[in-house]
Amino acid sequence: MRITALAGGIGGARFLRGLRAALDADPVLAQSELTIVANTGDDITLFGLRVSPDVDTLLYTLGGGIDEAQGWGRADDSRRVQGELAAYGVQPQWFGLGDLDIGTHIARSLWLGEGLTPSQITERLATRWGLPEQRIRLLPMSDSPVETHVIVERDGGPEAIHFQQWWVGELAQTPAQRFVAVGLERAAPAPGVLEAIREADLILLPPSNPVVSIGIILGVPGVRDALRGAVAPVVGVSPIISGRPVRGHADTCLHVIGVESTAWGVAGLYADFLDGWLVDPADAAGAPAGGPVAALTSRVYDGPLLMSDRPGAGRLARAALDLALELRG
Ligand code: FO1
Repeated sequence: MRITALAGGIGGARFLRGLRAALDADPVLAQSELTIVANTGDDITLFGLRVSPDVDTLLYTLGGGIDEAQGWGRADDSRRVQGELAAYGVQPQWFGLGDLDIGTHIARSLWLGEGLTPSQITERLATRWGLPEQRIRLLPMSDSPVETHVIVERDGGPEAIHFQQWWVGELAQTPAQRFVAVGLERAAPAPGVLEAIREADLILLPPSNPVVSIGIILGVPGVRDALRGAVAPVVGVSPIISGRPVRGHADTCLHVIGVESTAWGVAGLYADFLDGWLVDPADAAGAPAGGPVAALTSRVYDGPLLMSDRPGAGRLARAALDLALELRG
């Protein structure tokens, strides 16, 4: 079975680690190949280094090196380098880079300088983290640089800031007018991305941020059309439970784009290609009676959608897998 997933950082990575465990535990599905298309709109250059947070969170989570409490960065890391930078007055300090994590950013930046593409670099990094042995292929959504910016409202008028400054530095508290994914319109899908969608047997959307993670991947020219034309059923997991995000500030992002922060509001963003939608029991009652979302096969998950531990993420992934297998027939 060939399974393709589109993913952002923490929520996507935990779901996909659960998916790999669920596949491995199933004698029929254990040999399945999992291809992950990662959002790179969160990428940022800091201290002269290229940081690719969602790719790295996926690498570390799937490769066993993640800081489990934070959900990002390396386990057992220290902040000596950033402490030195602070002593020199080097900014920014609102984005925490651990020493081991900086190793990844140095390697990425060196290889970019040597002319390697983000796809080639991701392949190298994935090899170090043992992803091929787990039958996982990690692809950046594009080799072209894309950076999500946020137009925020300041006293002096609107200002464009990097997504990470808004999300991490300002905790998504600064009122935002809109998101602008710089470079997205002319970005080409990375090698293998469209094929992974077209040739998949099942396609899954983890509970990643529908606006600044999945929404950005969908904006890469050709990706949305490939999903619309895919033979495989596309099954998504709601990132919203009772109006609240599974992680992060997805509710704030939905508000910025004028979409209701509900499981059903998010389904509406995917309705042109989605076949199945998994929601929390708390959201069962709110399904619309008509329109494209009502036409989807929605399923109420038999348990809390919140991935509070690894077995919980595995059970959720198994439920999404079962819905996709059922829709495949
Ligand atoms: N998230 C934070 O909330 N604070 C941080 O200081 C921070 C640093 C960081 C460093 C490397 C990395 O790969 C991720 C990091 N994140 C941090 C997470 C990340 O920026 C966001 O959660 C995602 O970009 C949103 O998907």
